Amino acid sequence: MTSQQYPTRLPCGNRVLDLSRTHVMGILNITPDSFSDGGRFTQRDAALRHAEAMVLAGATLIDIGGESTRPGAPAVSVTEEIERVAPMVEVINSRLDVIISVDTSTPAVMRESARLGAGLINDVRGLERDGALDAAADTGLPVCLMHMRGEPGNMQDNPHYENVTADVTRYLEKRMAACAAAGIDAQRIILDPGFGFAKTLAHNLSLFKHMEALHSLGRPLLVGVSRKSMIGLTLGRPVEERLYGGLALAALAMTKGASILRVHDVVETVDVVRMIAAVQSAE
Ligand code: 8Y4
Repeated sequence: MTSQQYPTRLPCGNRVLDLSRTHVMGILNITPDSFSDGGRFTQRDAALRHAEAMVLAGATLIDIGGESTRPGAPAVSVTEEIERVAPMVEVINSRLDVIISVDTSTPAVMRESARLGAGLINDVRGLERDGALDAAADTGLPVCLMHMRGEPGNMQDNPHYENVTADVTRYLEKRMAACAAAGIDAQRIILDPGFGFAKTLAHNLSLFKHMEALHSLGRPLLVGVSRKSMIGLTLGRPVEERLYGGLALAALAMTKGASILRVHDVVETVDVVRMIAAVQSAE
């Protein structure tokens, strides 16, 4: 375990994240309407049940996203993104005891989600979009800054790093400085190496191995590797067979000091976290 330089209490809107332990963030999938049969209310109901199941399984955060980051995914308008995300934030906030993380790079979505009870802004673009720093600052919420290069559509075109861990660390340090200049205190920031974003398999494995280096920035880490291609490419597994590889990485990330594990498989990951925590807290 790495010694912690930050306070153990991170206020997230109307809730508090206890940074003295490892948390599981459940990924809530919101299906685009074009692929649905039952309409928006049916979809929202299914999403609420999914969120509820993840909370019962031990997720303390739920990540809600309305814009796919998959390469080639269609662009979503600001209005459409708000219509997908806002009702889910509102209903989950009113029914479940969980911190709602909003996976967005869109200033208007940040503002509206915060108003409806979100507790964390999760931006894979590190608040680089126009107006994002100011919007995030105004919400008063914590922000997860993730490393990426380019856009999801082109990020995998020949990514190159001098030293991936050093380059990611330097990027996150710069974004923390941009946040500070915009009035977002370091105490509000969570950092994320951005596995799978503008990185080859070799980059992802090396960055994972040397993840502890990011602790030099003095902020808690969030790690998202669930079902990602670094598991698929290493093991030769399609997306539906990546659970065990993902659990191995979850266990490793936790022992490397990650505070939040962003996963699809909450039941299984919570067992991993509880088992490791039991050993770590033994005499
Ligand atoms: C199968 C399933 C294969 C999902 C790939 C994927 C992160 C994130 C994403 C992350 C933070 C994804 C929104 C990509 N990844 N946010 N978001 N950190 N903070 N791909 O690593 O899950 S989406």
